[in-house]
Amino acid sequence: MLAAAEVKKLESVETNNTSSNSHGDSFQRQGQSAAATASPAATLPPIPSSVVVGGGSNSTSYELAHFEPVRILTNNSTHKTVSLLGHFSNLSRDEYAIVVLEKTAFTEKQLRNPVTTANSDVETSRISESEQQNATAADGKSFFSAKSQLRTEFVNDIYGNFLCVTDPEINQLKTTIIYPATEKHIVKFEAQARYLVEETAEDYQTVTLPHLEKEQLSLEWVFNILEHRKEKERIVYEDPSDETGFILLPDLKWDGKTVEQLYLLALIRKRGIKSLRDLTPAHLPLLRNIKDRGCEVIKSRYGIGADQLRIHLHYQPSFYHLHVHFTYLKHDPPGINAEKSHLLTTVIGNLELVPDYYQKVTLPCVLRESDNLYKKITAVKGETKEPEAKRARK
Ligand code: M7G
Repeated sequence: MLAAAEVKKLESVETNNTSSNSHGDSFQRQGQSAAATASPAATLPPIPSSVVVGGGSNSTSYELAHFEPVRILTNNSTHKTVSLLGHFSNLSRDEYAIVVLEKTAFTEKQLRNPVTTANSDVETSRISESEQQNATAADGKSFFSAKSQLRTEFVNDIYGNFLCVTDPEINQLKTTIIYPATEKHIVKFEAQARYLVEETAEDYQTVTLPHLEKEQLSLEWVFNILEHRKEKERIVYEDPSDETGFILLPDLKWDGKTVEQLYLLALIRKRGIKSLRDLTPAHLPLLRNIKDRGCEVIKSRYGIGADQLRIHLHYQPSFYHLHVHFTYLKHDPPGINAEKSHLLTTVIGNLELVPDYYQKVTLPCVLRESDNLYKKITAVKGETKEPEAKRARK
């Protein structure tokens, strides 16, 4: 948690109460020339040119006591998420870190009577041994214990408002840290204007594709997973086939435990398939395999059926190595909106009906104002908009 003194140090506060800018809807593309791009640089301290793309933080141990916030990037009251830009003073004041704090959802276990909770092993039986080892002390603890105390705000007749101070173990914050964060990461987390762009097949060939070849967000984390260098213990399922294989594991946005917020990612093993745009009927066995095996595994491990899953792809994605999102229908994480999400069933159906569907179709996508791709596409279409800050001054 942030100390009061640290909060006072914040230079500016931007509050965003809509879900559109919440932390997870995209990791913006990170160009090789990131330090030279994007308008928010005007309001930020300069990004040092020595920023190491892809992160050299493998053995870094982070301590929030050393985190010095300089700016609130987003504060989303719907998702109960805040993204902070700052420095870890014990690591480097020349490099930025982004710290994302998220209040986690209630789990059913936490809401049961503690005695029932202790006796219930129905859910734990579904969870693997490694997951049980990783489980925190929070598991099995209930809000209804002596550790929860009510502080009275007011009581009026039969109505009462209280603040509940509870066991810290069940009041944890999911925390994501990006360090060193580049300017592209900062732009991604910052509340800013976004526009819906209709990318035609021609726009893709003449603008998007050359842009991707020039400005490529590092896929290092993807290859680390595929080659078992990172997150190995988080793998839920792996199909090793070269053509139709994939790795299923919890998304960065999911703690891997709170089933109510289930969010898994299927990363394909085959290299070179960037996005929806590359898909042809040759990939149908791969897509069907991801859908069928993914659903089976999720059903047996988490007890959630295929009819409770939202299985979708993003366009534009942040990372151009094909992957499929599996999210619980009950949970509304960022990135499920119509303007970004394409259901896997629909994608398979489109490819079955029209083999070159994704090479021909106009695909709408939402881009941020300071995204270079937005600037390039709108320049070609002759639709360049004035930056929001300039408009606001008029
Ligand atoms: P996307 O559609 O490319 O972009 O999805 P999005 O961020 O706009 O959704 C990439 C997905 O990969 C997102 O859901 C991220 O949360 C997730 N993700 C990103 N990183 C860097 C990691 C990581 O290091 N590990 C895991 N497990 N997931 C990640």
